[in-house]
Amino acid sequence: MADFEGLASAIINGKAPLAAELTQNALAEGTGASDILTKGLVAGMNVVGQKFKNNEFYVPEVLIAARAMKSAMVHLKPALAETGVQPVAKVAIGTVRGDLHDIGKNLVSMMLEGAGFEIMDLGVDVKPEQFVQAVQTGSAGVLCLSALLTTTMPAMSDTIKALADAGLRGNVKVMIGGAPVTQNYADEIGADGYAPDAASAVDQAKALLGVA
Ligand code: B1M
Repeated sequence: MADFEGLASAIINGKAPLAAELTQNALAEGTGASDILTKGLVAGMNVVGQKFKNNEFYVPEVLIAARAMKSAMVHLKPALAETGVQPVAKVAIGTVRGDLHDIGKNLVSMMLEGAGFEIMDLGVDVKPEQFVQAVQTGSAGVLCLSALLTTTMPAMSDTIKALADAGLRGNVKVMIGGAPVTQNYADEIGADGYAPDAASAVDQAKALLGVA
């Protein structure tokens, strides 16, 4: 019987080598990759998200937990690919044009990955046309736009306009966030969703897609 609790706890406590070892052991025992993902890794990341929301965990703890998650995923990914487990959805995430801040964006990305989303990280200073391309050729179902500067927030609006101009606005959910961004701004520019922090971003993305 795989040690799901131990695995979740290794993620919560950021023990990367232990998370990798327990994942390898579970695979060697014949435990299904999907169970390892949902009952071990995602369960652990859910606790991390909750603790982050409640201010029991801060950025460093989340980054360390995400690193543990990544070290386990190295072993799990090939097994997941073999079993054909489908990701929740494909998310393209980036910091918008003109903006180089990526710490918050990376946290959001890690939390989404931890929750079972497939991530296309477009990086920083991402132009509207690059987001459009992620939908057109990358088949992203959700776009996540991050901005940390008041001066780069308009690039979020430009991205939504570019999607509409390309006839793709109906094909994708757009979520925005970052320190200066608000729900009012999201409403104003016609974004589908807004999240104030990385843990809420997971809830919001699931809500936008209508998944539990
Ligand atoms: Co800059 N910077 N910075 N900076 N920087 C701020 C943002 C600033 C508030 C500092 C200040 O003046 N007090 C200010 C912006 C003012 C404004 O516009 N209102 C500022 C400025 C002015 C600048 C420069 C213009 C400075 C200059 O060169 N004169 C310059 C701009 C460069 C550019 O982007 N073109 C600049 C540069 C830099 C560094 C490169 C030095 C560095 C970035 C390094 C990096 O990211 N790799 C940097 C940093 C580190 C900061 C501060 C100190 C920290 C930002 C951060 O990482 N926070 C910041 C001041 C501050 O916030 N105290 C500041 C931690 C991170 C976890 O939080 O990113 O908010 P945050 O992400 C949160 C949420 O917002 C949310 O979830 C995250 C986790 O909970 N979230 C989302 C984020 N994206 C989301 C997307 C979602 C949902 C939620 O859905 C899609």
